[in-house]
Amino acid sequence: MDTTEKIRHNWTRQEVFDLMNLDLETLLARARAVHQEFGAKDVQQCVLLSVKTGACPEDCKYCSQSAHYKTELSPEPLMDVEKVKSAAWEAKENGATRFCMGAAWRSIPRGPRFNAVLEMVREVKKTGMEVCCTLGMAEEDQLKALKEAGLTAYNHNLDTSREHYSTVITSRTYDDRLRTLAAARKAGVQVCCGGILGMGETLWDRAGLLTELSTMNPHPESVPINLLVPIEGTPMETAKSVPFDEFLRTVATARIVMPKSRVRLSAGRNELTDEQQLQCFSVGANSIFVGEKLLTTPNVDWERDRAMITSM
Ligand code: SAM
Ligand code: DTB
Ligand code: SF4
Repeated sequence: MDTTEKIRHNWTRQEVFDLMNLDLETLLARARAVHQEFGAKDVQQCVLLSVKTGACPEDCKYCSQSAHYKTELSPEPLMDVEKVKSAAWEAKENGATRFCMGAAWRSIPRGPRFNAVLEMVREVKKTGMEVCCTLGMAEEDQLKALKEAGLTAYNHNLDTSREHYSTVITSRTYDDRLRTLAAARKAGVQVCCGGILGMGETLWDRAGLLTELSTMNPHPESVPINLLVPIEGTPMETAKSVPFDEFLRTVATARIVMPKSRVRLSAGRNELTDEQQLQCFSVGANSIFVGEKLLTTPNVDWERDRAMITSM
């Protein structure tokens, strides 16, 4: 059997749920075996930059940038290309191999602001890093233009299961999300798609999200797994944190059902100990966000990450 035959796109939700709920050691051993056989062993380091911050018309209940909630964030208009360029070179010097630019838009605007984003992508591309953008809903022609400018991947998360989605966001639908993801594929851009744990979802919802992702053909090249960062002023400010073993089970299951995708420990990594992160790497995580800041919230210090990475 060659590799492609072993990579499945027909996972059922029940199968994914059963995997996620296996006896912990059995699940971890299976994930380790899949990771050994298929997963890239290096830990990819990605840097995030918010190039347009806040005042977002969407009502995502977890987000510091939604205009629907009173959070401490001050909105910032689209950043100058020069500033993006220097942030990208700095990321490169710090050892990052991927640079991701985020904008708090419902969908990509047309006109001068889009042209400025294309220029940012061209500049980041010159550093030799992979270039990722997450700019809200997008049409195929916009994604094609981004690809021509040098875009590697488009990030657009499904966040949770289809049923749970409308309790988190009402200003767009799951199908809107899937349409943008399909447009990215058609435009020849890699897909980066994942979700958030800790938004009051059930284990069945988590299995639902992983089933959506693992039945895509091809699978998303990268799958960010975020732990909710509770933001004061949002409806989720008092959400309960996710027990580590549940997070680990999600990472391990993602590795098993999507053997070759980059599984990225994303928001909330600050809350994990180094040992917990190393455990995640051993069962399949192979990407992280590095740098002081995610989009609007603090991330792990460079120094702490350097020490952890050199200990691996
Ligand atoms: N506005 C664009 C969009 O929603 O597609 C791009 C930026 S948005 C901030 C990118 C992703 O960050 C969201 O889809 C969500 O999964 C994640 N995210 C946002 N706020 C978060 C939080 N407080 N905790 C964890 N993840 C979060
Ligand atoms: C993703 O899944 N997580 C990143 C990236 N894709 C764009 C963003 C995390 C944001 C965390 C909250 C903040 O800093 O505002
Ligand atoms: Fe806007 Fe994205 Fe935040 Fe939703 S997650 S409010 S779309 S910035």
